Amino acid sequence: MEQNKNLSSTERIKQNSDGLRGTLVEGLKNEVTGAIADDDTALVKFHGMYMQDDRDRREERAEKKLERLYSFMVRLRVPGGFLTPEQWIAIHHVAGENSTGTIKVTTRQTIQLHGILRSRIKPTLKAFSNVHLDSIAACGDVNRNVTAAAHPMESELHEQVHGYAARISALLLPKTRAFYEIWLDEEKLTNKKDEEDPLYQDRYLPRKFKIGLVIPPNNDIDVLTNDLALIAIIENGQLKGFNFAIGGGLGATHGNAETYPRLASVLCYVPADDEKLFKAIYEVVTIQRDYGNRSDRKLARLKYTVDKYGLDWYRAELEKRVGFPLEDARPFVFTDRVDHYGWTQNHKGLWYYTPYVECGRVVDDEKVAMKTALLEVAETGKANIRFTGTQNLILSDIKAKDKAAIQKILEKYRIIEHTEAASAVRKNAIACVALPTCGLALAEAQRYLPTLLGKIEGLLDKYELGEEQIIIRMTGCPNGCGRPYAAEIGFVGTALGHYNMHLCGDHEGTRLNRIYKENLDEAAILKELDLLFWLYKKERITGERFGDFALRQKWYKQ
Ligand code: SRM
Ligand code: SF4
Repeated sequence: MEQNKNLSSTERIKQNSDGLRGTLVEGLKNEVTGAIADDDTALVKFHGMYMQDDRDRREERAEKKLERLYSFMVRLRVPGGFLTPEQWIAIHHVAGENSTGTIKVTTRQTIQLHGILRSRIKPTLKAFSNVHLDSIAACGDVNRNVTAAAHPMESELHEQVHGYAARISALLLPKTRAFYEIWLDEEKLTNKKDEEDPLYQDRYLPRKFKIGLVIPPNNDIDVLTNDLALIAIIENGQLKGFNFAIGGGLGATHGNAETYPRLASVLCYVPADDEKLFKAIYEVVTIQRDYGNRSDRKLARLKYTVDKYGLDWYRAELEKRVGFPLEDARPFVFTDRVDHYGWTQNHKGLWYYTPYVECGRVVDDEKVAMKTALLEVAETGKANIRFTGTQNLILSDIKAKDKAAIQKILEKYRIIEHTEAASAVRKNAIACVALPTCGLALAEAQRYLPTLLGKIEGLLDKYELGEEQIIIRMTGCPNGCGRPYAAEIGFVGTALGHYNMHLCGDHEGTRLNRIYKENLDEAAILKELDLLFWLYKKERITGERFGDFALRQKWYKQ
C-alpha cells in the first residue's frame, strides 16, 4: 500500500476533523468576518460548498481596506441529473432569495448557485432539504455526483441504467451526520459508532472520485473522463452488465509534466447482478483509497494510481477484493456525443424538449427569459427536468396530452426560436464557470466563449461549414472542468485573454486532443482557425470530422 510518509496538509485536516465537522459550528457565529476558518474551507467542500470571493471586486475592496467579498457556491448532489418540477421550483426561488439568481447547470448534471453569503447557507440548504435535495459529497475527496446517460430516448433500457446512478451515489455516501447537524440543525449523535465509515474511515479518499454510466453508442456524458466509467452492455435488447473502465481524469497544471489529462482504460466486464456489480464498484474505490497518493494532491487521482501500478495489477487486486473472477470487457462502440435539441419522443410515447441553455446559465437576460420560462413549465407540473453532461437540460417525460401546453409556454418566451437559432457549434460547446467566482481561473470562459463563438461561426459560414457539429470547449485554466481536452477544438486559459489551442480530439470522446499552439489571443485564434477551416473545407474526405482531419494533418505540437 502507498506509504504516505509525507501526508499533505489536507490529509491532516480530514483526519482531525471529527467527521468533517471541524470548527464550522463556531465559525458560523464569528461576526468579524464573512469567511470561515482556513481548515474549514477544505471541509466545507465535502458538504458541497466552496468558499469564494467576487474576483471582479477584489481591487475595489482592497482600496477601501475591506476584506474580500466572501460568499459560497453550493453544488447539489443530483445523481443522473433528474429533478421533479417541485424541486425545480424550489431551486428557482432559493436562487432568487439567497444567491446571484443564476442557476448554473454544470458539466456533471447538477446545478450550482453562487454568491451565497455565509448567513444564507443554512436557509438555502434547509429549503433544498424540504424538497429532498442535498449537497452532501458534491465536492471533496469522496465519490462525487454520479452521472448517467441523460436522454430517455436513447434506449428502452434507459430507466434501468439511469437508476443505477442514485444507487451508486447512496452506496458511496459518507456516513458522517455532520451535514445534518451543522446545516439542518439536527440533533448531535450521542453514539459515534452510528457513523463509523468502513469505506471512507477518517481519511476519506486521496482525492475526488467520479463515476459515470453511459449507454453506447451515444457517449453523451463523456464517460471516459471519469475515474470509473461504467459502459452498459446491451445484448438482444437486455442489459447484461457493464464494462468497467478506470483512470479517466482531465486536470493538469501548466508546466508540470507529471500531471496530464487521461481517458479511462477498459479494465473488465461485470454482470448486472446487483451483488457483484455493487461489490466491484465499491472495491474499485477501496483500492484507490488504499493505494492513491496522499502526499501530493496533484498526483492523487486514480489515473496516477493506475499508471503507477498498471492495469493488470489493478485488475488482479480488484479480483482479489471482490472474490469472483472478472470477465474480459465486451465489445462496444461510441458513434456520437450529443444532446438531442428540440422535441423528441421516446419508446413509451413521452415527449422531451431540449432547449439551448448558453453555457448552462439559466437566467433571464437580454437574449431570452430562460429562467422565467422554465419556472412556468415547472409550475404546470407536467414536465420533469433532466440535466445533460453538456450543461443543458431536458424538459422531460411529458405526456402527449400535455405537449401543447408546454409548447405554448416555450413559444411565449421564444425558447424554440432561441434554440433553433443556435448554430451547431454553439449547441455542442461547453465553457466552465471561470471568472469571477472560480479562484483558480487564469482566463475567462463562460463570459467569453459565446462572443468568440460568434466570430468562429462567421469563419465557418465563410467556408460553408456552418452545419458541422464541431465540438468546441473552453476553460479558464488547465483543470479541465469543461472537458476541453476531450473536444475537437479545446481552448485552455493561460492568462487573461490568452489560451492554449488543442486540436485532434475525436467527435465521440474516445481520443484526447493535443496542444496545437500556445498562448494565443483572440486575433491569433481566429487567424489560425481561418486557415484550418479553409484547409478542412478543401481537403477533407467526405464525412470526415474536423478532429479526425486535424489528426490526419498532424495539427499538433510535435
Ligand atoms: Fe471542476 C475545481 C467547477 C467539472 C476538474 N471545478 C473546480 C472548482 C471547484 C474550483 C476550485 O477548486 O476552487 C470550480 C468552481 C468554479 C465556480 O466558481 O463555480 C469547478 N467543475 C466545475 C464545474 C461547475 C464547471 C462547469 O462550468 O460546469 C463542473 C461541476 C461538476 C459537478 O457538478 O460536479 C466541474 N471539474 C469538472 C470536470 C468535468 C467532469 O467531471 O466531467 C473536471 C475534469 C474531470 C476530472 O475530474 O478530472 C473538473 N475541477 C477540476 C479540477 C482538476 C482535478 C484534478 O484532478 O486535477 C479542479 C481543481 C482541483 O480539484 O484541485 C476543479
Ligand atoms: Fe475554474 Fe479552471 Fe475549473 Fe474553469 S477549469 S471552473 S477556471 S478550475
